[in-house]
Amino acid sequence: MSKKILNVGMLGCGFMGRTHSNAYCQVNHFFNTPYQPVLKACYGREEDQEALKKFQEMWGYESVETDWKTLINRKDIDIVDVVSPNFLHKEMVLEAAKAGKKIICEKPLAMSYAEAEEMVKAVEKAGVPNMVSFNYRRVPAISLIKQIVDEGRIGRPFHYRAVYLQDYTISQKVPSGGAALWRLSAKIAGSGVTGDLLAHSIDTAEWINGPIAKVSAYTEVFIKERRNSDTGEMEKITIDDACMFLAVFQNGSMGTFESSRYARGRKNYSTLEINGELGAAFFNLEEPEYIEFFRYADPKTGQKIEDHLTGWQKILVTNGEHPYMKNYWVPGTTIGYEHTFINGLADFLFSLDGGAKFSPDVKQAARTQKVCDAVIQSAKEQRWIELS
Ligand code: SOE
Repeated sequence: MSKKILNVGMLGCGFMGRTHSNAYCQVNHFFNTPYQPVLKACYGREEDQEALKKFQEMWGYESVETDWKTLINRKDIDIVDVVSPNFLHKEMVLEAAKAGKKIICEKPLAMSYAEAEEMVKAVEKAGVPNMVSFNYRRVPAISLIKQIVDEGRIGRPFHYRAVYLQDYTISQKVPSGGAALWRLSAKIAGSGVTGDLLAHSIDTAEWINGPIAKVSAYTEVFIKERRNSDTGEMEKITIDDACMFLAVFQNGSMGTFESSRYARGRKNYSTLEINGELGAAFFNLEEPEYIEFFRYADPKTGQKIEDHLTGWQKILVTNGEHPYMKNYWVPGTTIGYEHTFINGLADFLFSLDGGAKFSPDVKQAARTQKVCDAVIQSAKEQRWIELS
């Protein structure tokens, strides 16, 4: 198949810049997409020139820009990939939509639902294809849980449980600001674990179990002041360090969500479990190639499977019939974190050429933003917040 050229403009050169660049480089090694991505240009701030140069060399970008508007409006750029800190997402997406570019944006989509709504309007008005990178949907094992639920194997859901834990901010010495720790600064990140981590859990939960109807949350800031490494000054920390919330889904099931960056020992521990009338499924990101599945009854008849072996089964999700896996190696061999971005990009590129509609787009990610806002509001006001 002769491929159409897709010139990439990368707006950022940090962690997510690397995951997305890798996806462009790798995607056609595993998926025969209709597009050939070309790493045309990457952007970094004046003060990040050294990092930008290194980034350019390591990934093979043809050029660099220090003004993101210039990059977006370059005639030779087809797709704008927004991997900057959160406070820039809105302006960058609006500019890219105005310029008629295809758009990929990292999560969380925006700093608030109000911003997200503006972004939805702009991309819809421009009619440009767009994707938001909630990469964990593309872990084959999580996609398999979605398939199991859609096949009716869980039956009526009663409970949905999500946990997302890290521990890298426990020390008071960890500064706010800078390349990775801007996530601790409300002005730059919008919110704390709610936007950074729970946004993933919420996106996956609504994808698997349908819309959340209401939430009741509690958040905590354990360390109230940190030195900002950009300004050298002490700054008040106002983002949520930890968040727990209860949810009721529109389908009547009950949800619990917990997230923290103070969970000593946990690095990127994300689990989900759904318990239904006919079965249950569990996933743990620390063992991403497995799901656990409890089969209680036959989805066709609803009858209990009378079997002395009924119990939790641990399923290795590496077979050709499992989501995405036929594109990789032989059964029993595993893939990793970076492949979730490759899988997402492949789905997006196919969708540009008549393939299945891509999800989540900006509109669907705005919905996740709405839930995040409701969680923060609920914690502030100490009451249940209903979602339309
Ligand atoms: C940092 O907390 C972070 O990199 C998040 O921003 C990502 O979305 C998550 O997948 C891993 O942790």
